[in-house]
Amino acid sequence: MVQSPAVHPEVRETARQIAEMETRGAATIADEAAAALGAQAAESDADDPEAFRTEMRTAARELHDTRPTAVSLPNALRYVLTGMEGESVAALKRSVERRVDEFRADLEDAQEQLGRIGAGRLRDGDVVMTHCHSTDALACVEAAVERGTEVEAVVKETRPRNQGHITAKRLRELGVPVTLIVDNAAHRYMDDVDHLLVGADSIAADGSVVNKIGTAGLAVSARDRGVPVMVAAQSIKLHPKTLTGGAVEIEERDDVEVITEDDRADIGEIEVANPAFDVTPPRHVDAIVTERGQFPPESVVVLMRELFGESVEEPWTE
Ligand code: RI2
Repeated sequence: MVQSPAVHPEVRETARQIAEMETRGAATIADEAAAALGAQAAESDADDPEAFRTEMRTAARELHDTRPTAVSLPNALRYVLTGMEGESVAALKRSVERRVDEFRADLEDAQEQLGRIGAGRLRDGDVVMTHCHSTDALACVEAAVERGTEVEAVVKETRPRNQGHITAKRLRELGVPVTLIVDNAAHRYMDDVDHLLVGADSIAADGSVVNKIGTAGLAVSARDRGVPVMVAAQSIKLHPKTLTGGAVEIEERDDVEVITEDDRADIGEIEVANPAFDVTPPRHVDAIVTERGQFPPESVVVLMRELFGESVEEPWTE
């Protein structure tokens, strides 16, 4: 019988944390997944190069199969695995470790650079409305605050998991005044804000933005009120498969995020739907802010071609 290669406990634990959303947010997921591949490589006891490669692919698959929508995850795995090179296990290990370090450092630099670019869109006295919790979106506010721009925020709580609470906390740490609202109040507050500022889990080649459920309706509301829609997304959020007609899979999460079992039993027989993301069409987006500059959504494809070319490898498949 062929033994499957050992997956390092850190890989298993990281995969569990991503699946259960203890680790969440597209950039953070990518960062942690890369780190887990680093642990797999560093502590591998594979005795020949092919066994090492198989082990790395198996670990990457386990991480890949956790959540389907944020493309930063496969982009991170691809970056690490395509840089795996060498004739001996020791050389392969070194190449993976180097690649992981590079990826994680680039991620941090990209977010800082993106923040500086996004901050340029914010003026003194502006009010931003946020949805969910995005470290890329917050980087823009942080850079603005650092340069002395005074901004305020209207923060949507973002059901079902209330990730707006994390945003509110981070903004308060930055000294930004926060008004927390329930999701249903967003349109009521649209006249009071100067920007809708959101992150992204994936961006398609046509400029469509896949982000936390509720973003698409919010963007329609912002358009109706003439509020510009700004999407903060590092280039690892660009979904290379969409260059060749691939679709972004929308994650459907557990019903218990929406309703407790007791409440459900009390209501009687119902279906519950819990898609985690929706798709905002490019016509409802004003700017996609990346570390490589800001783009009208329709021209983000130019950056995608430059970064990925036309072919997309999936080096974790056997
Ligand atoms: P950063 C989150 O998804 C939100 O949808 C957020 O806008 C996006 O990831 C990007 O987050 P989830 O993991 O990479 O909470 O900007 O489902 O941190």
